[in-house]
Amino acid sequence: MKKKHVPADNREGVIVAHYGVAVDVLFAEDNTRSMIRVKRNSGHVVGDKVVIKEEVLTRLERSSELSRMDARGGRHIVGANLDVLCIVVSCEPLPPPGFIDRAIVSARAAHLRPVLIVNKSDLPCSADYLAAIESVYKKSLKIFTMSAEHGTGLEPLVTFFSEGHRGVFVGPTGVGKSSILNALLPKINLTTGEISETKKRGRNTTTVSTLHLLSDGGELIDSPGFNDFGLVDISAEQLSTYFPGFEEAGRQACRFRDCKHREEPECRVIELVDQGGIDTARYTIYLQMLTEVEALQIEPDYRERRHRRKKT
Ligand SMILES: Nc1nc2c(ncn2[C@@H]2O[C@H](COP(=O)(O)OP(=O)(O)OP(=O)(O)O)[C@@H](O)[C@H]2O)c(=O)[nH]1
Ligand SMILES: [Mg+2]
Repeated sequence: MKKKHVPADNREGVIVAHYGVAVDVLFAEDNTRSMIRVKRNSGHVVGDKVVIKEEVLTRLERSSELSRMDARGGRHIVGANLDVLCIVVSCEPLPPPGFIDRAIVSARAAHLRPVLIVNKSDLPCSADYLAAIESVYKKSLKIFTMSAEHGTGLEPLVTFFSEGHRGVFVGPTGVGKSSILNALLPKINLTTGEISETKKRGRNTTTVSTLHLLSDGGELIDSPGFNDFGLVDISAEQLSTYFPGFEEAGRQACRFRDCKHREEPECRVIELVDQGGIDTARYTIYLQMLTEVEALQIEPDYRERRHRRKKT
């Protein structure tokens, strides 16, 4: 097939890595890459589609954008133009409480499909941990289990991504995000870290997000680990719809369309809690998140104040 001519100064590409004052852009037309200068804090993120004209980079409109907030109230865009969020966890180190629920709610609110990846299936603690994860999340989302170290269990993830998805790995530092990508694409050789050291120093091994094309199709972004998945601009209504475990109850099943499942009459969620269909501990977590979301709606700096209070 004849190759389409692409003018050198008007090319469309995708940002595959971001280095502060420069971005690495991949041009799909001829599979070439270029480093393009950008202003610090330019707001570009990995996954952004861009057009380069006379060395100037213009970002094209995003089809999706996933954000999170850190404990100090700082907003971060996790990725752009994604359709899947891969929440990577392991039994060592464990994710902080609430991490998985917040990630799922954020992904659903941003119209991304969340999936769970339980890595380190080779560790003795893994079987119990996987059983606990499955008992809570099995009905809510797809769960992959694998060992990046042994290269086992990767196939279902490869098949899933070959449908043409673009996803990002998120998870605490040390769960093995980069190791999984190395197992999928041995040639990329991403740096991975010793857990004991990482935990002691609390430092990330991966410091920049990078996008990788998978051999069988699909794209995956490796990202630096983080612990805070603070909700950004999530309404109480979104939380009450997207909280994992409430899918079966369904919004339509409650008497009120905007039911927050707290004390409203004829609430299907409360009914299920009373009947044992929804675990009381899960419902308590939901109520805590609801209080937080409502507080953030009234008082946007609520999280920052709470963080300051915790430190003193
Ligand atoms: N036992 C076991 N160890 C693993 C597995 N996958 C990764 N590790 C180890 O876990 C440690 C951390 O792995 P990384 O891939 O650097 O973790 P990461 O999630 O990318 O960490 P950050 O880049 O800091 O966010 C390394 O010592 C890996 O060798 C696994 O499947 N089993
Ligand atoms: Mg890493």
